[in-house]
Amino acid sequence: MTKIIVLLVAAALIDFIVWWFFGNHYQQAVTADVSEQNIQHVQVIVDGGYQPETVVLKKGIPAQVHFQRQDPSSCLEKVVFPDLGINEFLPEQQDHPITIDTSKAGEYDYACGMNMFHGKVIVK
Ligand SMILES: [Cu+2]
Repeated sequence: MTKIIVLLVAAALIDFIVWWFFGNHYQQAVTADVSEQNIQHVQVIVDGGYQPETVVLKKGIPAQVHFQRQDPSSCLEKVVFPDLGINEFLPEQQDHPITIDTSKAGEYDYACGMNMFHGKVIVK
């Protein structure tokens, strides 16, 4: 009997650890707004991760993702889009727009400078 309890507790613990490290804590995707000037804007709050984690952009319309870093840690001071050749410093407590090339549809992952926190831009 004790063995079963230990096993169940261990399984629950493993589930929790997997969720903690690999789960998507912020799952909802946000679609960018298109302004009158025909530019897409979307805001991403940088605070212990990226909120929202996933933003959706329309293909072919110029787009800016506005990163707002509220987190003072050096971990999140840089944002890197490896596929787009973007590696930028995010000033703290400021709006920092990053222009995203929307000419091609695709999914572009981004991460902090140490590749610990992840987000995604979907162009479709
Ligand atoms: Cu980091």
